[in-house]
Amino acid sequence: MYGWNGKLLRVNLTKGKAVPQKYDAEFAKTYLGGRGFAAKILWDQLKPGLDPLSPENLLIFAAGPLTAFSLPSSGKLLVAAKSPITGGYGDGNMGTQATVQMRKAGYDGIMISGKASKPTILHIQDDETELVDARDYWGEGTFKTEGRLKKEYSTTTGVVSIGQAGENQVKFANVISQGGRGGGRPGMGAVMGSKNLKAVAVRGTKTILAKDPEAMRTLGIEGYREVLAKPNYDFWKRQGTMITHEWSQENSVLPTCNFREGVFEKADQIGGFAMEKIKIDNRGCPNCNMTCGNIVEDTAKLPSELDYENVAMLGSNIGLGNLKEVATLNRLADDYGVDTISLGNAIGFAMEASEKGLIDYKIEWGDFEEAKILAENIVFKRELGDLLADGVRSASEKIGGDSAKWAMQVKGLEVSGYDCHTTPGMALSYGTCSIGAHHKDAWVISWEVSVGRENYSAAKVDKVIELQRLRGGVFECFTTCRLPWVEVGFGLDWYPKFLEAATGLSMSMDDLFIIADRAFSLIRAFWVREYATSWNRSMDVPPARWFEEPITEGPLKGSVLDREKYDNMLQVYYSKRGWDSQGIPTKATLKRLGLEDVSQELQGYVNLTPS
Ligand code: PTT
Ligand code: SF4
Repeated sequence: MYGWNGKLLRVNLTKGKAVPQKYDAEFAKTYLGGRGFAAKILWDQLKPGLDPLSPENLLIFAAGPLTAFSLPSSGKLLVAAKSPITGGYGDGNMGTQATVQMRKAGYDGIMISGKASKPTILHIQDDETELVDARDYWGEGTFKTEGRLKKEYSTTTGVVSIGQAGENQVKFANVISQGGRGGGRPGMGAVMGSKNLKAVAVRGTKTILAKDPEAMRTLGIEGYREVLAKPNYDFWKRQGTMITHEWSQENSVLPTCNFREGVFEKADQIGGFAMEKIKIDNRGCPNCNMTCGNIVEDTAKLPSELDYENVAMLGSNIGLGNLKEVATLNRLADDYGVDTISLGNAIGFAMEASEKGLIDYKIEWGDFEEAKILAENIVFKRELGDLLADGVRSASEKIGGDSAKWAMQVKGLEVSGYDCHTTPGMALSYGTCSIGAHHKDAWVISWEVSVGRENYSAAKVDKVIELQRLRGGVFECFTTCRLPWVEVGFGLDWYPKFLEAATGLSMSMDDLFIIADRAFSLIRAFWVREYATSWNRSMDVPPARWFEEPITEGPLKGSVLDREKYDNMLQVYYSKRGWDSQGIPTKATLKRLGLEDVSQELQGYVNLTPS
């Protein structure tokens, strides 16, 4: 095979064994890589109903056929497992040297099962694999862990690690690399911690074979050149994802005080231009020439890497209008290895619960010192932090009152940084995202605002599906960064060319969309198999707050979502996807996608509609 190495590393931590496992060209063509590989492996190999934090869960790191080649933004790694916070499929995507090194070591992915008897580091050097005693690392943050491992092995070794949040199995702990790249929002860090796996350190020296190396070289040079020539490149380099902040405020979608409002009075103090004034450096993922990590100094004069989501969720969503303070919370989250989006939700939820007298704990909107203490208490599962460490769905079940309405989550995963009181299309995107409420599959909101946000049209459903195919499908299976396309307009037509030069396979965008749909329906089948008879369409509905409590500030004050219209839109979505009235793929759809075996198994859990 070209492009793909055709090999995964299977590690069993209980047995202390690591064995390479080959896969064939058919598997590669059918699932492509990254999310496609992870969905198929988790579907095939996980016993339904297992505890995500048990040794039986599988933690998967997966790359795609373009990863690590000298092509724009090809240094990303997918991390997946059954999620402890949602009970369904979970994954995330982060930039890291580890993905480049893993591919050069000859592997396209690593599948980790079992549980080590003591804290362990998985060290891979080309064909050599060892499990190293990590007792001395346990209890350390991700920054120190990675620094020590690079010193121990080499500066070129790629490292992904967990911090104290993953060790303590906080259900929204994620995996961190390079001091500020975080992946696996739905608790992939907790799964790693449950396996006593502190870090993976990998280095490879092999050449990844391309079908047409000369074409790869030329395409790479031309691709990087095109990115550089894009008109908005310079602004992107200045602000990265922070360019979204002013836009969100102007359009009343900036999450504010636990998604109660869409505008924040101190927005200009934490926006992209405020960030530029204190920015000291740029960092980024491997193989990227549009590096977007904004490094600022926080209140402790330590570097912190800011993205839009971090600032929206740890800033306006908790009523905090001081960027250096936001940066401190963000730096702590990276070092502890906990997802900033869910953390911002958990703190905002606690502030609202405190205000409403539902908890015996005082924490006010915008109180930085208390927010810092609470963040640490969540990581170490102390006091109120213990309740919040399982996510806001679980916390609301425990504190009761009307808190379920403003526990901002879908399927158990906290909502990322866009308020949806005024944007039904984005609400549908959150409702139907494959991992719970995240914008990664379909960031439809900017298009929606430009074409008219008030309607619930079929055109919006089409757009959500188109974006899910591209972002949640093509990019997550290639496992390359989508931002060159999303943010500077790098053409989609490059990707089939890259694929052909790498693998020799000629695939059109339509062919790639079929792979994307296959992965999407397979992930849906995974959810349905887990939830079985308790699965129903309410799983695809965003939180009640957006339907029932109008925003009270800004030009769109008074707006709420319409529940009946949302429900109709969801039905149109299901029909277009070939799913039944409860959002379950029909037999005909599974057959069309080549998933007859999935159809047969799923029938043991729910009744499937023929067509
Ligand atoms: C992603 C989610 C996001 S989405 C952000 S900021 W964003 C948060 N980042 C976190 C962080 O930082 N530290 C932390 N402790 N927790 C964090 N949680 C949040 O995680 C990220 C970029 C960004 S910045 C985005 S949108 C794009 N995401 C991509 C994606 O999902 N797929 C893809 N093919 N390309 C992407 N490119 C962009 O990557 P999750 P990163 Mg991230 C510090 O992981 O779980 O998917 O959630 O990976 O290397 O940090 O790059 O405004
Ligand atoms: Fe990483 Fe940003 Fe480059 Fe994407 S654009 S690869 S997130 S540095």
